[in-house]
Amino acid sequence: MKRAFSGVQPSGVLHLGNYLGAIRRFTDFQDEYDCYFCIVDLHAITVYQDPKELPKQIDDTALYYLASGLDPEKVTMFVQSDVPCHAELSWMLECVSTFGELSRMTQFKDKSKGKESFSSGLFTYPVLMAADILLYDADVVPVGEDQKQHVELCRNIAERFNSRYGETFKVPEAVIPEFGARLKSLQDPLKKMSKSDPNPLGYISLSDSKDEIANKVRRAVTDSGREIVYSPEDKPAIANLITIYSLCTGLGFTEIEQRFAGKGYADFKKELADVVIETITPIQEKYAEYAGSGMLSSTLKEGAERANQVSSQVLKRAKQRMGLSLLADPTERKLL
Ligand code: ATP
Ligand code: LTN
Repeated sequence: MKRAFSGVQPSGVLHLGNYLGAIRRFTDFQDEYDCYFCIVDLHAITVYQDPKELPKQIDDTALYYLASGLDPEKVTMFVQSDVPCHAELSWMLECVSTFGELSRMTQFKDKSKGKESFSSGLFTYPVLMAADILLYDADVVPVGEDQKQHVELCRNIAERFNSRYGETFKVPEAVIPEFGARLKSLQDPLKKMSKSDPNPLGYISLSDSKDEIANKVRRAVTDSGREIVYSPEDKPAIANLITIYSLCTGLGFTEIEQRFAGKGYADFKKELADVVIETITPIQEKYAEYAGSGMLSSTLKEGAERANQVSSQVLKRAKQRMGLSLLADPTERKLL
């Protein structure tokens, strides 16, 4: 069976972009791939996280994985910091990646822009991501558009390591959806929908109430004119809303245009709010069921055990190739 790996940061509420662009698609892989879906808490701490809140955010992200339909019988779901091989391989890969290539990462440039000080973890973030992926010999990495450059870097690091030290890592491929890979902010269609947006009107959170969703959709910015047509160049705001409508209903862009021909933005937004609510409500219901079921900790423990078994073999291989000491054999480690 081919392998799939992906991760989501537990850095706050999940939004509709995370769900439609990534998590919902994870379920498409679970029947045909051996899947590893990680909650990447070590990535989250590249910016300050309140230690009182972080454990809740980790559980929350895992519960949304389950609520979105990931089946722990089929996929390995685990928390990154429970599997020490990630941090270890990350250091080894830092020694084969270059300052120049990390400086070119657009996420780093965006997140450090205008800041007087930021952590060095923010800079080496993509190397840890490469370690995540390479430790599982992953064939595919389902992600949104914003992560394409990071997966490309991971491929380059793997190829460089393989040519320097001998065949060690499988070179993975990003799988990015044709539409919905980069949902835009509801307040600024030129920016991606992001949980770090200081204005909550810019994103729809998976935990928003029906009223909040309706309000955010009603207040979403639109373009000049009044026709509902999909034209990302001329009408980026409406194109974004049509994309959301399409992802929530499965209808194509032309069908949506025909459905709203002769109608205005207000009618469209009203229906859009309804379809978003219909998409999110069942996830919220399942989230509540899983939260009450008490199954989360055993799911994450079993996940960490399996992830540990697989990743420790690969780490051992990489340490051997590099000539590092193997007195502390990573495959002999036990979880608490
Ligand atoms: P931030 O927005 O704060 O930078 P993030 O939401 O991008 O954080 P993650 O939670 O790690 O960071 O992202 C999880 C997944 O969601 C990734 O696969 C990412 O590509 C995808 N994703 C994030 N934002 C969007 C978006 N606006 N549209 C589609 N997919 C997205
Ligand atoms: N950087 C990713 C999260 C992430 C990830 C990964 C995604 C960390 N490690 C490995 C895919 C594969 C993001 O979405 N912000």
